[in-house]
Amino acid sequence: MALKYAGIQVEYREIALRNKPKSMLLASPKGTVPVLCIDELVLDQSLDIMRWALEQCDPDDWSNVDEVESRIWIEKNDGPFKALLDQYKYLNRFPDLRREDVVSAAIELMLQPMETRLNSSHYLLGNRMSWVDIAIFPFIRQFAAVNQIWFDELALASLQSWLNHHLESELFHSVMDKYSTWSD
Ligand SMILES: N[C@@H](CCC(=O)N[C@@H](CS)C(=O)NCC(=O)O)C(=O)O
Repeated sequence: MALKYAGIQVEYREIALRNKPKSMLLASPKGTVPVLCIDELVLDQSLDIMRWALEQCDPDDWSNVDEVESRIWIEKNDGPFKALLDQYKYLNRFPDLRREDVVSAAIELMLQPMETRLNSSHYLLGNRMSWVDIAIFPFIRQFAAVNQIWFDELALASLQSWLNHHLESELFHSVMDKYSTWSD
């Protein structure tokens, strides 16, 4: 989404995680997606790719936000919330965990604080969209999608409408094309 927003054209290569192309592992041996190759530069962290894209072009000033507040949201999302999201998505891999404990931890850690924030502003860092909304929204989308009916019934109206706003956005739709698997 950041690349698209910044107007950067890329050659997009969908890969199968079970059968990673050699050229991808050559560029980035850690073997995770996404990987962005720009001439000799290889970026293999989503946030680095976002940052690079916004350095090229940032028409709506997505980067112009409080750095400390941004870091707090991102660290909470990428650390403990991502761990809970994985537990919730793949609960059968964690036989010792109870679904209700995982979801209540996720609500307390992330969803309720987001709701509280979004009760007083349209976006996570104020009334303007920022890169932090775009970085976090795919994780909330995944969380909601595990049991959409249950999620939609939670008393988190501001979070739900923030999520729906992003899901309905032209930007999101414009990057959701399906590609066939690339191999080398
Ligand atoms: N911190 C990395 C995480 C990347 C990551 O873990 N991606 C997953 C897919 S969402 C992956 O490629 N896993 C490797 C695998 O499943 O083999 C980033 O944001 O780019």
